[in-house]
Amino acid sequence: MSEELSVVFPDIVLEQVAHDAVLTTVAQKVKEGKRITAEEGIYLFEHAELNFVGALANYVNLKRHGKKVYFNKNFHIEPTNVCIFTCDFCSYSRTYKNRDNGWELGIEGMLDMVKKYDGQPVTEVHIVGGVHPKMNLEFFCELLEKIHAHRPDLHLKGFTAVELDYMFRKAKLTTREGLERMNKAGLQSLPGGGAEIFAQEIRDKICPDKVDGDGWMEIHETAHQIGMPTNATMLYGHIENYAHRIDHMERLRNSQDAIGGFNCFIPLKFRNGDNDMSHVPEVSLVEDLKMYAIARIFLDNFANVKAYWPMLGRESAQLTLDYGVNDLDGTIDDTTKIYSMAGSEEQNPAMTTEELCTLITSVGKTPVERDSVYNELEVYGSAEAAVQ
Ligand code: V47
Ligand code: SF4
Repeated sequence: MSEELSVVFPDIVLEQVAHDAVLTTVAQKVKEGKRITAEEGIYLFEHAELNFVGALANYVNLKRHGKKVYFNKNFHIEPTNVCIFTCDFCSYSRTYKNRDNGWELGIEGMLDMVKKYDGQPVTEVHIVGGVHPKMNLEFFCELLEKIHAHRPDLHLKGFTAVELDYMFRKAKLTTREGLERMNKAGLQSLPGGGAEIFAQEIRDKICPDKVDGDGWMEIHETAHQIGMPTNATMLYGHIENYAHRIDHMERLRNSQDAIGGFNCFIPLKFRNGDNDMSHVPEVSLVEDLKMYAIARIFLDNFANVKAYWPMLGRESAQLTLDYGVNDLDGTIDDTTKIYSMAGSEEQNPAMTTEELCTLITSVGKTPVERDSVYNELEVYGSAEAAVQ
């Protein structure tokens, strides 16, 4: 688990921005461990250079985590890509009426996928997919119960708020009742998907029909209240503006203050391959790195910022480690289709532990295997996570 380390602030950044009162205030606040405002966050996106936000984010990250970079050993199950919703950015889903290239796995088939990992040191299965009208709460509770009975040590993380909202409404349960039912069946935490961008004016354009920002938050906050941790994502780099990004992160920051329970924040870069937003260009790597850095600076009450490497690509993910990121998700097996179908470089997103560790140590960081709730399991490579 992370603790604050003593790290020297790079005072040179103060000299670099001496001409700019807002950037100077931001740098001072970061130096003193104080929170920046929403206006300052927007200003950073609009006016700060990458090396400035990078230096600040790196300082915040080093203070929290030293040189440690977390990863876990997990695999994904995607029960179906059939979905009743039609989010414009989604390259992965097939409608219920037009199910060509769609897949629908049964409980025994998914259990066989879990059994393939028997004897292997994976600690987590991440279950996420489309919203299929016939895969209901009871179907998934049976799946969870069977996986749990087969392998009780496996952490079961699954289902976006979008999937849960649909399942619970169909089962005529409140959010709390539904989550308690799934928790009892073995579900231990929720991934961060479905958040997209909370601002309704943007959701109206890119994903009008699924659960809205308040509904997403209600599901996550209820999970936190009953002791289930969750992640938070943000889909960035499409038609949103900087104020929308900061608004999204501010809602998360407020919730984390009020209730707590978010394990990590995961910015997800919009990929434009083969979807209804293919005409929207993807943002540059510089923009990606600024996004990670500003997230690290702004979300002062989030312990972890994660780069999901199958989506960013290995080399870009490696670069994020100098821009505030302290978590690279997992060694993930090759069943993750959501990004390969959206045009990610990672057509086969699997990395062995050795490959992932090399990626981390080659930028001077220390790989640390974590479990799903960020307990440290094993330190790889250099034994000490010392700070320079
Ligand atoms: O909600 C869909 C995103 C999310 C595209 O919590 C796209 O550990 C970019 O949330 N370009 C689902 N992104 C995946 C997700 C996730 C992934 C890894 C780890 C965790 C975690 C959560 O994928 C969706 C949506 O925001 N997405 N299409 C696209 N074209
Ligand atoms: Fe369905 Fe999720 Fe794709 Fe939207 S992003 S169409 S909810 S699978």
